[in-house]
Amino acid sequence: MIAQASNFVNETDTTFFIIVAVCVFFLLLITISMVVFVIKYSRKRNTKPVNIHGSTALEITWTVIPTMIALGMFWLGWVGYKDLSRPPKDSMIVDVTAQMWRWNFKYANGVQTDTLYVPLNKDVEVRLHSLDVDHSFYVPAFRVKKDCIPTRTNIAWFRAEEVGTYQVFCAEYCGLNHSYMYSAVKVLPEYDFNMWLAGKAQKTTVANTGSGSVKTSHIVTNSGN
Ligand SMILES: [Cu+2]
Repeated sequence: MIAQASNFVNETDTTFFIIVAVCVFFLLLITISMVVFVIKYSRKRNTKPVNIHGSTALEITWTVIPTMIALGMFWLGWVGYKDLSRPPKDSMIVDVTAQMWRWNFKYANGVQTDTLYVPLNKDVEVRLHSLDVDHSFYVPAFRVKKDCIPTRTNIAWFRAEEVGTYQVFCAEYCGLNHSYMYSAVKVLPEYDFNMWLAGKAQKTTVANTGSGSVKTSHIVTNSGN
């Protein structure tokens, strides 16, 4: 069983099981009917063929019922898609950039990682980008999947509800090393997450200051004039 670690699990799994149940029902109905008809109307039992005439009632029934079922499935999918595409206003934003064949996660304070860290029970909005070809951001444990398309920003969101480490996959074939294009999402309690982010930010600042000495002297010269 796949882990169940976000707010989308119940909704998505319910939709999935309803669709599977409908498919299994019709698979059995069609298969059993076929076997019964093959036996009942075999040539041995019916040596003389008989013409049959159409039935309007039957035709309406087998048009209307499948149409209603297909629209019902579409409705469930549409509602789920809309929920996934509309993050709550105060969500924490992470920019996700896909490229052949790795992931980059960038936080509002400039911190960048190749593993996604998120706080527990907080709404997280992921803004999905691609630098080259089509990819797809997929976290099975969250039931979240959305494409990363070049020149476009797609949006998805989730609220992680279980501490742990879960897999991030690329779910859109994107070339030779597509199968190696995976990462992880680590869900931490909010305090731990804040500590991690602050620590990372500090390291980033130190690193930038170290390599940015030329830039600094330039600014000093300008301000002196
Ligand atoms: Cu990919």
